[in-house]
Amino acid sequence: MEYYRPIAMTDAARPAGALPLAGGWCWFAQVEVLRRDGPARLVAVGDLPGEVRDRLSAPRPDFGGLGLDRPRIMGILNVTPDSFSDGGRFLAPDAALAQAQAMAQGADVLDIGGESTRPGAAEVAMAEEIARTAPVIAALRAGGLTVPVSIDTRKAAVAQAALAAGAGIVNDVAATGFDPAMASTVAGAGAPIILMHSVKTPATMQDDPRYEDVLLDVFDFLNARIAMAEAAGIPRARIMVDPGIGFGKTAAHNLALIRGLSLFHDLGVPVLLGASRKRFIGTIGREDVAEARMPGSVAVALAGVAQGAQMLRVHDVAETRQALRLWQAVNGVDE
Ligand code: HH2
Repeated sequence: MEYYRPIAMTDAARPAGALPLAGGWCWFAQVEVLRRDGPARLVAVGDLPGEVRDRLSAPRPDFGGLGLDRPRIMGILNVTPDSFSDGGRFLAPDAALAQAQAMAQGADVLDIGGESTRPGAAEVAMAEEIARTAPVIAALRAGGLTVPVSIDTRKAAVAQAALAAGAGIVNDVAATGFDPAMASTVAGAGAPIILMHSVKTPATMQDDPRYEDVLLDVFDFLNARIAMAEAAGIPRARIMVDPGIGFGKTAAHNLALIRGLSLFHDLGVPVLLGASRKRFIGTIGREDVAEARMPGSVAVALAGVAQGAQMLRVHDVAETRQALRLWQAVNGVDE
């Protein structure tokens, strides 16, 4: 099997045969063709099979009502006592509401979660997770906030309650593999879903994670999960993928996934990058305090945008938006 990684560019000097990357702000004239059993090679777009060219360059359909021809920011709102960086701050409904309103100024989507999935986290009972999330979403809607909301959950009943309360997107860090009812629930609701790569459960995922080739292994996993989701009735046009930074990965694994991120466009669906404040940012950036990792998080987010990632999941919405505006201006990309 061959894997096609478009070499994403934004330079104003664009060769005649270059193609838009996923209909977005990057272009590519070359593709790195990767395989497990041999060396990688660079191929000009003109020498690619037509279906590969189409898959890599076609505009992605709107996702949850959002056009993906420009980078989108997903603001994180954890309604939990124990999330690794904002745990306990927004557990009270009033605090959650105020934070949602503040983030809605700069975010294209709000991602609301009621269960921490940080390394070592314990599972939250379904009723508790619903009680944390659905009322906050309902209150946002009652308060007139129209920003799209995603529900960050592995559980079908939590997703269903959130959708009923006004959420429009399901964000599943287990890529429908945790709850057997998840895929059919999402299909039945006609909702879009984010499928993220992870291994095992949060309790055990950081115990010596190993891959044959992390980039290709994560690609194969997501490819298989897309196929399973489609078989369950979720059309490809309603699927986004995410390599799951920090979920069963060492710092070296995270870096390999970020460097090779544009490979995931070969799945033909939009790509989300969620690196905000994660441990490897602290390790490499030498910052022990998660809340102080905004600069490193912004640097990684921009690295993702430079490879055409359509959505960035971040805690520091206003700071990321400012950085993104400057990146767009410098690279001549429309806001
Ligand atoms: N990361 C976290 C949770 N959900 N969803 C997606 N799609 N991608 C991610 O990278 C991702 C995610 C973990 O971060 P956070 O929500 O800040 O922490 P916690 O799990 O401790 O609540």
